[in-house]
This record gives sequence, structure tokens and C-alpha cells, in this order.
Amino acid sequence: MAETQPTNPLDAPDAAPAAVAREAAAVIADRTGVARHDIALTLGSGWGKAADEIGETIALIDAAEVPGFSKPALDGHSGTLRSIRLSSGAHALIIGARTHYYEGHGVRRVVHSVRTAAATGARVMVLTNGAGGLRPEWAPGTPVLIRDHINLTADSPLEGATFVDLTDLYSPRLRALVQGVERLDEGVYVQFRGPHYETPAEVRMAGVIGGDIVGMSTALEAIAAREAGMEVLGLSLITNPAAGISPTPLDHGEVIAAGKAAEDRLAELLARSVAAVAAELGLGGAPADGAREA
Ligand code: 8IG
Repeated sequence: MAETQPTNPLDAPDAAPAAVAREAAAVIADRTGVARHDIALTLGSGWGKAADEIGETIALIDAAEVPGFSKPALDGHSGTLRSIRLSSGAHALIIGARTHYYEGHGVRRVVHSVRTAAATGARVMVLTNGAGGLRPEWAPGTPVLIRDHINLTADSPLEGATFVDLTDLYSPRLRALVQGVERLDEGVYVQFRGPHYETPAEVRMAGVIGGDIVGMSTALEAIAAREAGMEVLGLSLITNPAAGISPTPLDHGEVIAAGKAAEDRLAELLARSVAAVAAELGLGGAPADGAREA
């Protein structure tokens, strides 16, 4: 008997992405028992350990059971969505199920998790990734704050004549909060389509046009987050010098080791940053300083 292809509601010709995101958010609220999440995080390569440091896990959901999330591609493992309660009482939604643009399922699928996060109530979207670095002083394992981006995918998550201002897309006040936790370099993230890495000539081009970091995610997600009204924080873990930046070819084992060595530090950085963001925005139980009535 022929199995029917699993269908994704986002792929229906008349699908409304925002409506699918609301359905997804309703499933998340139902499965977690958390009516509203305050902050959402997508954890990319190297950042996964942070989930355990941010707070207490309330619920784990298989992303495949949430409308619009992609079914497993190769290894039968679809990501998980995790609901965490911070000590402040704020609720964080951890998205461990990123769909990359290079998978070729279209940009709607790429940004569905971000739209879903907004529909759960999240006011802040934290996007993290592993990426290549253009500055030679960035050793593998260096975290960098994203200050701005250049989108080289020639695509957009916005549909129709939707004009969204991207000035200060990577929130200056959230960057300042992270800088207060740990002093970090900031850089411009350049999203390439991938999945191949860049040639040295492409990396030189990225530098000439103002880029510092090369990767294959985040820019499209950040645009969708802004469209949905969220404030965006972006962090890259430099796992390797971009092609042609280092005179010696990269040893894959060394890169993996550098990532592993950085894990604990990144987890602590992110957990402290999230706590600072929750306090600043008055997310969760405790009101922020200054929000208190006399
Ligand atoms: I990890 O060097 C990682 N992801 N585009 N280039 C691009 N993406 C990356 C790289 C890199 N390293």
C-alpha cells in the first residue's frame, strides 16, 4: 500500500502562515500547560547546553507533533521544543528544531518556529548559531554578538507588499544587556544560502561589503521576528575561521574540540543574558526596577 507523503499545513496553496503559527502556539500551550511564553531561544550549534542552565524544564515536546514543524529529514530525529521556567517566574521557549533555508522547503518553513514563538506570546527572540569568522583574532570557540546582518539569500520571509523597517533589527538595548554580562565583540552576520561553505573569494567579498561573520541561518529568522513584533538578540559562536582567513587548512577535530570546550561558557553566558533580559523587560513574576508603583 502506498504511504501518503506527510503534508505540512504551510505547504498548502491557501495556507496562512500566521494562522498555522497560532495553531502551533495553541498546541504548545496545551502540551506545556504554560498559557504564555515570554522569551524564545533558538539554540544553534554549540549553544545547546544553555537549555539546562536557563531554568527548570517544565515540558519537552517533539516538534513533529506541532503543526507546521518539519518532519525529520534524514536521521529520524526531529527537534524538540522545551518550556523552561526561570527563577524570576518568566517562561522561556527553547526551539531545538531549526529548519535551514538550504533544506529547500521554502522560507515559510524556515521562519515558522519564530512565528510560533511570537504566537506563544514571546516578546524577545534570541537567535544563536555556529558560524565562520572573518576576523583572524576570533579563535574557534569565540562568541560574538550580532550587530546587523546582510541577507545574501535573495529571499524574504515577508509575503506580499509588507514593508518592515530593519533599522536596529538587533536590539541595541538587548546587546547592551549582554555586554553587561560579558564583554563581547560585535559583528555583521552575512547569511549565505549554503549548504556548501564559501570560497575564499566569497569570504573576501563578505568582508568588502561589511561582513564579519558567515553563516546559513538567522538573517531570515530575524526578519520574521521583527515582522512579528519581537525584539531580536543574535549571538554567533565562531566555530571556524571562514575560508581563506586562516593560512592553515582547518582541522575538523580541532574545531569540534573548540566548540566542546566553549559549551559551558556559552551556556553560562546565555543563561545570565536571558535572566538579565527578563529582569529588564519585567518578564515573568517580578516587576522590573522602575516599573514599581510608589
Ligand atoms: I559552523 O564557515 C559554520 N557555519 N556559511 N560558513 C558558513 N556557515 C558556517 C560556517 C562557515 N561555519
